[in-house]
Amino acid sequence: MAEQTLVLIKPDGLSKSLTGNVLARLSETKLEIAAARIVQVSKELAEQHYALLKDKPFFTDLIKYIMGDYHKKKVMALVYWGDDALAKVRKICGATNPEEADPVSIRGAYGRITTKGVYENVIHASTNIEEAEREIKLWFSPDEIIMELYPSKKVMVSVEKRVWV
Ligand code: DAT
Ligand code: MG
Repeated sequence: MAEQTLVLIKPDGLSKSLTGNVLARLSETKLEIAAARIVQVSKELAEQHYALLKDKPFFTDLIKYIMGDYHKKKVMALVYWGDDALAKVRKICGATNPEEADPVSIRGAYGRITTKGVYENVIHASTNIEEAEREIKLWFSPDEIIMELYPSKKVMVSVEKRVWV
């Protein structure tokens, strides 16, 4: 079944110049990229993204990590679309703990645990269909995705917007 999943190349991945390597690994899935953007992650976005983990002891460090406090302050967000997208991407990512991840996986090859105990595991991938929908809608607006993945509607808005001079 065709489905979509959110992928984030986290600040450690961008700081270590791993973007190309990670995208090359993901291209093995033959999935389609439906959206991509470089994001400076606000505290609000970070906390919403990891809302389900807010009671974990590592939550504060996790928020700092994804905001780029320990690396460059940027994340590359992508939506991958195609058959079995969730499982295919999760498999190439590897296990959450980079020390336990298959060494051939992205996290196994490039991740580390800092002496402070932060899992710098390079990449995020949605866990299930419901999480993927919540996450994609958090990171992207309908106009930033090249296909109609979820129902959307047109509304008239008047907003201040930066334009080229
Ligand atoms: P995943 O990213 O594999 O879906 P998750 O959703 O359980 O894993 O956790 C989100 C992130 O939180 C994970 O990528 C790294 C961090 N994390 C998870 N468990 C951790 C732990 N025991 N110690 C430190 N960081 C952890
Ligand atoms: Mg998860």
